[in-house]
Amino acid sequence: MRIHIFTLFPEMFQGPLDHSILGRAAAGGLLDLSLHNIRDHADGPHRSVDDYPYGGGPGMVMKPEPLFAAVESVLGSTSPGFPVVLLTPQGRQFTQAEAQRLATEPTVALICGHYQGVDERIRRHLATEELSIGDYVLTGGELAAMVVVDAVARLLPGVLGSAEAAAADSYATGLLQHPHYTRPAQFRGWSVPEILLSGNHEQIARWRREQSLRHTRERRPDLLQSAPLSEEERRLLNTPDQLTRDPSSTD
Ligand code: 6GU
Repeated sequence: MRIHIFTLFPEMFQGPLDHSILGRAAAGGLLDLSLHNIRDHADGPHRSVDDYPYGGGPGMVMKPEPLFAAVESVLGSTSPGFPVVLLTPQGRQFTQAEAQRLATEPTVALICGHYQGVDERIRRHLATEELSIGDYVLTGGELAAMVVVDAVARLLPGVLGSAEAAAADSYATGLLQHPHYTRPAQFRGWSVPEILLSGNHEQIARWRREQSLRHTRERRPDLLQSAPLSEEERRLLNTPDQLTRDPSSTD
């Protein structure tokens, strides 16, 4: 998969995307990230990329010409036929479902907004969609773009090793994860739940599923609406004391 990133701060991307799983994805040719500096396409003695808002008011607005020139120099001037995503707090919420959709595309372009905002003509005539990573305001779209790249890249076939991929399967349940424990069985008087030491895989699987259900009901009840649950599980959720507690939990 190819991801083009248009940004005023390409150097911001160097550290985070070079390491760990993403670094391996890039090295293995599964993910091809191209960074494009918008300022390289700005004219004038100052190569300015922003200007005062028409109508007045605080803050600066990203100018259309450098960004159109940057995107068109890479993608051509016709409609590219793949997502050109503007990262902005005004966008639709980026979710796992959005990550899955983008991961099916051979090419995606990400535009990092900055300053007070971007000229409306960028939003309307250059971007094909707008995404936000959550209800808070960042200083620019760069960190949001990195979040999108990470979430999309780990879904590409071959990016995760088999152990990671197997673990990821259980993340796709629409529920929060069950608790994890490793050695030692006793740590500062806090013990690992007995059942995990029992070797009874059927009971362990049931316990984990119940813990997922319980955690999700307590912390993210909104997820239960769309989670694929059995009749039995819906019944368990509605009779709270049916779900066993993790004895080590302080929830
Ligand atoms: Cl995509 N950009 C900015 N500047 N702030 C954000 C965001 C994006 N998503 C959440 N907050």
